[in-house]
Amino acid sequence: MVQYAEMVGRSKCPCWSRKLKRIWLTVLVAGLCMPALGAEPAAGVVFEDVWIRAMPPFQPNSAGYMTISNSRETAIGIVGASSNVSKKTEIHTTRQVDGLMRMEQLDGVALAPGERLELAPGGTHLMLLGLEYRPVAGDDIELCLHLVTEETLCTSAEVRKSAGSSAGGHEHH
Ligand SMILES: [Cu+2]
Repeated sequence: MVQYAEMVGRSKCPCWSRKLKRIWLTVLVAGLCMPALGAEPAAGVVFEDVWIRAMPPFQPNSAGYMTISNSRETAIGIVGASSNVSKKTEIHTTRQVDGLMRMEQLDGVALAPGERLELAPGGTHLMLLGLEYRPVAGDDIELCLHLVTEETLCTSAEVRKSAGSSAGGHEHH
């Protein structure tokens, strides 16, 4: 009788632990998925007209442009940027020095509540340095802005040949 009980006990044990393991796995997976579903990464910050410039072959760098609107009640400070196509992404502005347009790196830009900032050719832009490959229209490009609050806001960008032209649009010669 004792032997029987032991057998039952032994055979039940692995089943129970397997069940427990499955429950824990479910809890773990649900826990991992939650932040991705719940958090809205760019809440209160709106990106419009996001694009990066298509470059001819063998060009190491490109530039990214967008309009950023801060609809939060607090100011945002953008202190860095990154992309999935370049080794490094810097915030640049364009300044006229001795009649020549020169690019300068900025430490960051701030947007007051309700402020709108246009990153455009000839002005402030994101500099994509060290392209990992040559982006073409239709590529899945991601541009991210890093805030002083350690928040990262990402958005997808179109690849365009010039401002205003959409992906696959006509070319002017
Ligand atoms: Cu630049």
